[in-house]
Amino acid sequence: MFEVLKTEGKARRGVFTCAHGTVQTPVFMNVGTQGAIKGAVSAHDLKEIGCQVELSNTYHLHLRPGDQVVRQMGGLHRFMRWDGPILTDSGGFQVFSLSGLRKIKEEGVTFASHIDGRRIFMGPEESMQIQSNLGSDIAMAFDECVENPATYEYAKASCERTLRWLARCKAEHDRLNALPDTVNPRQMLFGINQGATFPELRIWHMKETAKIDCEGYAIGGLAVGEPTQVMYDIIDAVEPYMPAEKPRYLMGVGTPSNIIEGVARGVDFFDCVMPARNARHAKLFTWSGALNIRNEKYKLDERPIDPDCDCPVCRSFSRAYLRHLFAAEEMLAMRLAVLHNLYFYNKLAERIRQALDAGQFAAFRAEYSEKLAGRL
Ligand code: PRF
Ligand code: ZN
Repeated sequence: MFEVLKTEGKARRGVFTCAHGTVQTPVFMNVGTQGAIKGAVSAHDLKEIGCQVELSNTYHLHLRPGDQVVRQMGGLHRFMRWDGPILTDSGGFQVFSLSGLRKIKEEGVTFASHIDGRRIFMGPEESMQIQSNLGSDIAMAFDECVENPATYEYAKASCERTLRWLARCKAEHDRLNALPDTVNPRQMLFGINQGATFPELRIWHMKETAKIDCEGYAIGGLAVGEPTQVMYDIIDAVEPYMPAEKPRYLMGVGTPSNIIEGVARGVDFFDCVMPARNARHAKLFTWSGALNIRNEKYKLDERPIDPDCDCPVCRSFSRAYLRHLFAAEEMLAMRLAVLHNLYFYNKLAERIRQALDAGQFAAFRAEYSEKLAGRL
C-alpha cells in the first residue's frame, strides 16, 4: 500500500506499507547483494545506520547458497536476521552485467555463472520462483537492461520482450503468492520501464507497463553510461505516465545530487552501490562534499569524518585514525567507512523527507545539489 502525504512540485513525500513494515519515502535502499552489505555490515548494523529497506539479488542468491537453501532456512528475513522490508532485484540486470556468455531468447536467458561457469537458465517464471523462495517483500519483474549505447531497433525489440516478460511475471507471481506454503504470500511485484535513451520508446513502454497491475513501477536501464542530463530528461519524459498513486523506483541511482534531482522529478525509491563502493576506496561523503580519507592532510586531524554527522563512526573516531586504518589495510577501515557512507545516504533521504514535510524541498535542493555534487 502506498499513500502520498504531500507534494512539492513533482516531489512526493509518502508512506509505503508492506508485510515487514512501513517505509517513509523518499527512501534510499541499502544494497546487500548476497544478503550482506559489503564491508562486513550485518542486519544489526543496518538498524543503527537508519536503513529502512534492504536490497538483495535474485541472481547471486540463486547461485549461492541457492534459493532453496534460503527457503528451507525460513526465507531471507530469517536467514540474515533482518526483520524489515526487503526488495529483491530480479536478476534481469546482474545476468547482463556479470555473467559472461549469455543468450537471450523469448523464453528467457541462458548464461554462465560468474562463480563456476555453470550454464543456467533464467526466465520470468524462474525469477519469480526464486524471489518467492527468498520471501522478499518486493519482487522486481524480470527485464532486460539494454546496454548503452543501443540502436533504436534493438531497444524496441528488447522492451517489447520485457513487456511480454512482465505479463508472464505477473501470472507466475499471482500463482506463487496463492500457494499454501509460500514464504511471503504478501510479496508485491514492481514492473520495470525500459527503452534505452529513446523518449518515445520509453513512453510507449511505460504506458503499456502501467496497464499490467503492479504494486509499484521502476525506471530501469539508466545510469548505464549515458550523460546525467540524458538520464534526467528520460525521467522527465516517463514520469507523467507512471501511475501517481503507486511508488516509483529509479534503479541503481546514484550520487547524492542524482537522488535529490530524482526526488525533484517524482521518484520515491532509490538504491545504489556507490556509498559502499566509494567507502571501500576511502571516498567518504560529507555534508560539505566528498573527501578522500587517505589524504596526507588528515594525518593529525582530530575531527570526525564529518563534524555534521552523528553516525556511530563520527561519534567515536577521528579522521587521523581512519586514515591510519586505511594505510595499514585494516579490515576495520572498510567497515567504519561503509557505516559512515550508508548512514550519510539514509540521512540524506531523511533530510529530503524533512524538507518536504516543511515545504522546504526547493530550498534544500538549491542548497545541496551543488554542494554534494563533490568531485573526487
Ligand atoms: N533492471 C534491473 N535492475 C537494475 C537495473 C535495471 O535496468 C539497473 C539500471 N541502472 C540497476 N539495477 N532489473
Ligand atoms: Zn559519520
